Amino acid sequence: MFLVFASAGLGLACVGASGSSANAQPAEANPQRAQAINLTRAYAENCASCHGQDGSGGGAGTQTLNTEELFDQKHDRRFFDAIKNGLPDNGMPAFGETMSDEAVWGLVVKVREMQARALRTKNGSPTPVNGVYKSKRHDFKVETVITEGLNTPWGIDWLPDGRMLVTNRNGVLKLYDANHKLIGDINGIPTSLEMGQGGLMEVTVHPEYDKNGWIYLAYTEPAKEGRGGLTKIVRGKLVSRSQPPVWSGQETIYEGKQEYYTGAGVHFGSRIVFDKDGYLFFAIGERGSNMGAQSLATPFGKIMRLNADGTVPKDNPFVGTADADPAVWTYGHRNQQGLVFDLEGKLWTTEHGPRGGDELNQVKKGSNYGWPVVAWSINYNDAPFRTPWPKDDMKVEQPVFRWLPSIGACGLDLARGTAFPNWSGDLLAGGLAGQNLDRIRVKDGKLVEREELLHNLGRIREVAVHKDGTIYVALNSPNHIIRLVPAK
Ligand code: HEC
Ligand SMILES: [Ca+2]
Repeated sequence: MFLVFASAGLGLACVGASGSSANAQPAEANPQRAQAINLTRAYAENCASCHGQDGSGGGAGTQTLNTEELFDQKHDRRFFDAIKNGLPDNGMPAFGETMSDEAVWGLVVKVREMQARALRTKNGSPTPVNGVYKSKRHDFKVETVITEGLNTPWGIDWLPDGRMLVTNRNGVLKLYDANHKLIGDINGIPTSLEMGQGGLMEVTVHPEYDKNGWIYLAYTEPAKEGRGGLTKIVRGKLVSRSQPPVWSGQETIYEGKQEYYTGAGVHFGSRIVFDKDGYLFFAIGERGSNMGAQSLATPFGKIMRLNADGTVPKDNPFVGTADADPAVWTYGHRNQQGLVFDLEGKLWTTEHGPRGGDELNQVKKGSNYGWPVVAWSINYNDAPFRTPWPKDDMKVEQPVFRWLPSIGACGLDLARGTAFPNWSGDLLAGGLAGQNLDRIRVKDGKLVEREELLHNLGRIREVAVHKDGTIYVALNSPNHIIRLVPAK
């Protein structure tokens, strides 16, 4: 099993919570004290004498922390308690008197970063031998299918006849034939705003396309006045008298109030999936609003549920709640850029933390996922941020898996189809900064297996499983689409 290492971070400043509602109070009583600490310095001054600069131990006979056994999320709480309360039997002092809980958690994140670095050096990355990648349950090859003409490819889906649609963040929707030959760019799609991480994002073909011809898009729509934009969901059809076909008959499925169109260039979410009953689920990130994710009124940091025509289902969880957007299904997310149903009909999402603490969450009706009140992350500037555990009676749904360090989670699909039968039902999660493709198996709500299939081929923005089971991956830098096929 290969382990994930991402040192680059996401290159964004996290500004911390700035809300004003009653539950906006961060868990730490004195956040200034927490913010002032630089965790690299705190580790060097308090820990390195025993644990070494890189966690490999040595001082006063201290063992290395950089083992596969200790690099496991099941030890998160144990590590936190050890740093806070000390290990008197081992001679490790307690730091809870002098450090906030946020700083103690921040040191767990620092330890995780050191472990990941050391284990990457030791284990390397998945590497093909004679073109074949060996992995636990399948051997596979990587084929490059598209190298030309892409510009930050973001979403991939297929029409039932095998033609492939690919969104490019700069606003271009490309159509390819079943052999990946370009048919052309689709004319007539809405104008999107490429701003920071936003632009033309997701394309999803309706599961009953043969009957209704609908294709759904998520994109950043420019504000009517002034600057900024917001994720909007539309559907339309391909009129195919011309080649390439033209987008027509467009209908709006979801658009937020203009007051929520913002100039922040971050956290657009934007994935779209359907469940087996035909409901439409989509994600909108928190757009740098932080506490906006905790407000049911805003579209920020939400997973929404609508009927396929954009009307609100009566049994949505907040339909009767004053001031709530009735489309809201779950809240307290940060930037959900992966969304998929599994074989049992459970909905999964991957989302970005700032530094440390990207999450794999099971999406449960009406639940709060915590952002920004609880988080598994530290700030980009090496300062503590939060702890993962709520201090008051706030009810938070916790991730089944968290990536520490962060991978910049983006793109999520489910292994299915005939190509890789031993992976059937496993989640396939991509990472931008982590440049990784992970295979994740969950049973009864618990992580049971995780394996890194790819690392270091490029930033992974989209993972899309073809109906034959081959796994398509959209890379950014280089702008390529590759696919995993079985090794014969
Ligand atoms: C005086 C030496 C000493 C100092 C200072 C020290 N530790 Fe430790 N630490 C130990 C020893 C000893 C162990 C037990 C493992 C071993 O026997 O090598 C340990 C264990 C740990 C563990 C693993 C706990 C577990 O449950 O397995 C973590 C995490 C840890 N230390 C983090 C830190 C951090 C972070 C700091 C600084 C804030 C720190 N330590 C400071 C000596 C020290
Ligand atoms: Ca969370």
